[in-house]
Amino acid sequence: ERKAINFDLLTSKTIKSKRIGLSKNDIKDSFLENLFFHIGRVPKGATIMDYYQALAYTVRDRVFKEFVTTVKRISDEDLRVVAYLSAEYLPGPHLANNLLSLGITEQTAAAMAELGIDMEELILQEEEPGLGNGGLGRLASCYLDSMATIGIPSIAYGIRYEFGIFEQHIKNGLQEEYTDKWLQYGNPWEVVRSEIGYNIMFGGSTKHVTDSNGNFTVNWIPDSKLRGTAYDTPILGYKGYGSILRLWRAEAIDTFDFSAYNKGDYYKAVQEKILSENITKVLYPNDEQETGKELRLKQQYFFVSCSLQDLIRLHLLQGRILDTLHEKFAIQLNDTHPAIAVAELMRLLVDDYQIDWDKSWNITQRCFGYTNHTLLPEALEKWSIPLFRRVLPRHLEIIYEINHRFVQELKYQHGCSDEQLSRMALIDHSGEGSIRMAHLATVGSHKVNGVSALHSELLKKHVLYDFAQLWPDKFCNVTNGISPRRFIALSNPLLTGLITETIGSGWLTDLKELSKLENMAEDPTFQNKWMAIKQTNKASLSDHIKLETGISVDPSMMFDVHVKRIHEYKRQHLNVLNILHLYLQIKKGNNKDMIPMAFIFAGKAAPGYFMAKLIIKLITAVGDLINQDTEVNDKLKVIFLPDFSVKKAQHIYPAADLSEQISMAGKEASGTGNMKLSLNGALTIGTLDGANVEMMEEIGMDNFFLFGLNAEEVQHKKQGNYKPGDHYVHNLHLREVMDFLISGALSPENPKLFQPIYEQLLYDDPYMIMADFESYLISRAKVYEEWGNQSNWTKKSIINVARMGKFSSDRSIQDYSSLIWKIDSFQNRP
Ligand code: AZC
Repeated sequence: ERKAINFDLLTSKTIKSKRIGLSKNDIKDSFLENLFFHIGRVPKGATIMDYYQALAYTVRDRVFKEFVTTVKRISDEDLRVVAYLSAEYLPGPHLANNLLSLGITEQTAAAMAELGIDMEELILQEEEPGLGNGGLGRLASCYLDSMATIGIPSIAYGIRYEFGIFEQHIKNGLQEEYTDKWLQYGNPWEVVRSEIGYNIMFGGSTKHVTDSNGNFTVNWIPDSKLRGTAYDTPILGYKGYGSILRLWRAEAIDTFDFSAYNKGDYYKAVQEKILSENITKVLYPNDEQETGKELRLKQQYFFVSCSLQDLIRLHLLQGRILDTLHEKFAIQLNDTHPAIAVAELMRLLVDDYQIDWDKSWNITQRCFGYTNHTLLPEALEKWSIPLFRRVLPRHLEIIYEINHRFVQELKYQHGCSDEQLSRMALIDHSGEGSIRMAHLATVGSHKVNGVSALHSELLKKHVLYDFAQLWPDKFCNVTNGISPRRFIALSNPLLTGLITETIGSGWLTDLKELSKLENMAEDPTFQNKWMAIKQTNKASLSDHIKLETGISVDPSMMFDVHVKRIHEYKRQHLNVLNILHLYLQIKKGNNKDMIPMAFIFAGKAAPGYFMAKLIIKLITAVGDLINQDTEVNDKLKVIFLPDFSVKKAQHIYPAADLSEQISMAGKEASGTGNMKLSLNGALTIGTLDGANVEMMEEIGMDNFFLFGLNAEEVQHKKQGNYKPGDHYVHNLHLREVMDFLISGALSPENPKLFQPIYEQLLYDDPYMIMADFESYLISRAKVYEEWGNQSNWTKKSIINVARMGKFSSDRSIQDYSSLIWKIDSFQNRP
């Protein structure tokens, strides 16, 4: 008789008890209690990890209270809910963020101090969940933070990878990958919901049957089944509401195959368990060919099916019928990784709940929205039909049916040509045939969005051109944003202090308020404080660099920062060519007015991406050459910080002077590192790509170092007869640098090491590095000139921050809510 438990009783008695009180003493008592009852230790024998865990439980109890309150409100008021489906999340460490959200950082530090414990040290113990590759996963986490802060009722679904993104070590300048063991000391932030689990089927065949009443049904007879179990992490918004990250873990339905066990085949019995659990073992690094990766397809289907079954359960639990699923839930597909959801929801509605096709299709389309994150042709997901048939035979039939109806509609209602039909179909018939997941997502959703103004335009112009012609109203843009809590308040406490002391704390939930800083941009006292903070942050990063790499960096150098995934389109090697140019100039004695600069790189390369890994080697080789050369190293330093993560990023952004956002125009869908660096006061050197375009519009041309071809010019050049070698011939600096690249000076033990880069640039140059080199140098010359006047530089830095208000993820979430989800936040409700 669960109804007998009165929630208010719970909140007034237990929940307001000391156990979740927010005062210093309550926190201290809870901490000791948790240390004893949860960890089984008394302070005397406890390790620092025990302390961390006890504090995590102490904070988690308090997070739960807020979370439970939000859930109750959603249920009482029967609110519409966003279900965010993403194969990746990068939440970063939880502890400090939850302290901030609860507003108890100070009293907790004081409570710990009274026990002789340094809270900062405990915060450092946390292993972050590396459940994503980069931008896309981090964006999902910023959005979760914002949904919880603003109060958009939400649930985020994903995969509980046992091993997240690999750990990157650098040995002899090369990347080496090690498994990430984020769960090795347990995870105090999650609770397993063993009772919430769903059966997931794979393989086998289908049987079409018509019963005696003439009813037609399809039975899927799978050849394997497993179970997905929910692991919940409560997410707390800043002084706001709760949300939840529900991650699925694959398990065997029965721990043992009993028939095999009874026959005495113990190992075969265990095998099934192992095979089932493999599904959620490891996150796939992106930038690699997916074709043939059966496990990856299984992962996608696994988490999507668990999530949809969960939504249906929640919906029916409230006494509703499935015809209204789309009224209760807005389901957002974060890229095509969860796009199989379109076919799976159809299967659930048509096969399991016997709703007719047309009605099911209507519900499906009204449920889904699809966000595209890339224009790179090689990153657009396609699944080969033979593989797909093997894993998901019923879904293949459903996709054929969706495709058939779609093609009929195109032909007979819209009079499309055969050429258009074959371009738009869900099936690509070339080779062994494949399924175009972006088309499935587009057809199955009522809204499709890109992640920056430029990207959304290019999406309509190229990748999804025909669809945009057909359904112009389906397409929209939501420019990405970032969480100011994580990327200023947590990352840069000194700057946070100064801003809050100057304009109050409203900016943390209304980032546009930063514009009030603009009045201070020329105030010498304010500028001095601003500069002093940057200096302190640089000194701190410099200590960290010394610790990690052994290299000393003078914090008075300009910190030129290029941190993101390593990819040719992001053009870390363009940056390197410039560094080599500077090096050669110094060697020639042309270094009189040269500004001392530290070039700081970080980022992971996909394990199977040869060129990206060679670029890492190039960066470290240039570092080895320069950092040891006393003729050069007071002017130049080149650092590669290994194992980039959210935690590391939070340390690096506040220390940057210059932010490198130099992708070839038309390739970076948005970028979010660009926003994080700018919000921490770095000036940007960048191309007109992704969100750089909008940042420049906001910040102003004068406060942004623009260079390079724009997307249209790139396109034009590509269609023309682009000869990268011409730039080699005509630009002396470029020639010197390229010649140096293969001179062997960078790799005496293997003089031809960098030949693949050299040849690609000279003869192919798909990312137009040669074409943009000169313009990059010219723009950099302006950087040096501006740096020469520190007061002016600081003024620009302040203006940068003041004009970044648009790029809060709170704004992005408001846009999603009004344009796509049609969901009101708690804030807007009475
Ligand atoms: C990235 C885009 O490359 C980046 O430009 C964008 O800012 C980010 O998504 C968020 O929208 N894409 C990915 O990270 N893609 C994958 C598969 O990781």
